[in-house]
Amino acid sequence: MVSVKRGCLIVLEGCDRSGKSSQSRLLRDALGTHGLKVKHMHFPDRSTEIGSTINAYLKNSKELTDEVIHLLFSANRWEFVKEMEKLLQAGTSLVVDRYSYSGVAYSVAKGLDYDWCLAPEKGLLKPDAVFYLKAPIEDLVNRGEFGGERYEKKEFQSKVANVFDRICEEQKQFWHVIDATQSQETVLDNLRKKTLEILHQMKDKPLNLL
Ligand code: Z5A
Ligand code: MG
Repeated sequence: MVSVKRGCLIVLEGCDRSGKSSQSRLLRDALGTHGLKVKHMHFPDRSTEIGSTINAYLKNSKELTDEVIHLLFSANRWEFVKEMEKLLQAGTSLVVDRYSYSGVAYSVAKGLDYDWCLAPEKGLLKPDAVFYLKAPIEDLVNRGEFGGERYEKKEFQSKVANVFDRICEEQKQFWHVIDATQSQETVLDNLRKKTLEILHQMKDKPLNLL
């Protein structure tokens, strides 16, 4: 049993098919076995009105300008900030599948300005750790279901990966690169061990904002 005061905000980022959704759920379950309170979240959260507009855009049934969809992705995170803060302060850790960095990476890959993309994220909760699941794009395109949604094109994903690499370099104090070419068991083992260390380090520290 690990003793915690506040919960930790743990984010998984990476290109499409890098394993974020699988691993974030496995990590939630693994932390649960240590007696920790954990909730899984995923952005975009398609359950809200803003989320359903984002869903229509991703499924190519709605056209929006690059700036508008960028701001909607950010607004979708702002919809959950109070709930997230309440849970964290009450001792529940959050394992979040994609966050602000996906927002920046996909929009910058389309050609929008890096600082402009970062601006609406300011004031959201700062993650205690970002796990960057990294693998060559060639490996990822061979995984299941690649190609269904708007951004699932190899050339575009390479640009996204370049932006993730830049953010990782700039934010290396709390970004951790995870080799996503390893087996799912090995990736989970890395994530679980690192998360337990982070929970221990951060439990007495206040929450920060981006
Ligand atoms: N987007 C944005 O533009 N701005 C934003 O602010 C946000 C998002 C938050 C939808 O996101 C799109 O929204 C996304 C970014 C953009 N762009 N696209 N396309 P999403 O999170 O809803 O995307 P998704 O389609 O649900 O998930 P994903 O990211 O593409 O995949 P994943 O979650 O990283 O991977 P997975 O579903 O866990 O695994 C994929 C497959 O690989 C599956 O068959 C697994 O069994 C397999 N897999 C997983 N791990 C392994 C290992 N280690 N070895 C071998 N095979 C594996
Ligand atoms: Mg996913």
